[in-house]
Amino acid sequence: MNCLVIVDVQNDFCPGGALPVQEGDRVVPVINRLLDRFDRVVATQDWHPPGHLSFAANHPGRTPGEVIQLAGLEQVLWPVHCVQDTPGAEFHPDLDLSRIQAVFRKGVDPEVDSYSGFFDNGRRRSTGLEEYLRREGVEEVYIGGLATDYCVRWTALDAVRLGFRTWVIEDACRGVELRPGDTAAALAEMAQTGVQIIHSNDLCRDPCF
Ligand code: VGL
Ligand code: ZN
Repeated sequence: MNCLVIVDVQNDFCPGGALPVQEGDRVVPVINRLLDRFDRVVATQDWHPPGHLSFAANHPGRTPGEVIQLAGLEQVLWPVHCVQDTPGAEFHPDLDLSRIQAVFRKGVDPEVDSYSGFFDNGRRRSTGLEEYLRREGVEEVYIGGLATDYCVRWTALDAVRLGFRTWVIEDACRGVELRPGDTAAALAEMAQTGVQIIHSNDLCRDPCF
């Protein structure tokens, strides 16, 4: 069994959002066209309370992009984004939700960030994604979404670590590029760790698009 994990395709990560990823919206048609190819499709959703400590605004005098220590971990400070029950936290309006069987919300604990779709950054709490994949008999995980250099990267590295055969669909992802080169570096690191980096065309038997 295989499963597509759609990572954080939410308004705040798309152009016009609070933490925009360049061309973030361009992943939507790529993902929509691929949905039929998978046995299971799930999504992750960044889902922060307003008081989340990854927000620079919750640290007086700090600005987005600075790095602090949070619960013993290095934490990049971000603009306020993906606040629970706000339009910015909703999935992109063009994302086809009809085949998404489960949604795993993350970043709910104000004290710790959660880039991976599987665990918070301290690996203290599971989102339930691993348990879902095991229950469904999934052994092959395909990943697309936002952002390549943060949540896609962490999700893919955890998937490999957990023993899933793991693919990242490069053109179904875009990076934040806080520093230029972060996206390329993340792809190289994932490849080195055992993630197979592919193009959406590789998933088509025929020249379908
Ligand atoms: C993400 C930064 C903060 C992501 C989430 O989805 O890649 N990045 N929260
Ligand atoms: Zn976040």
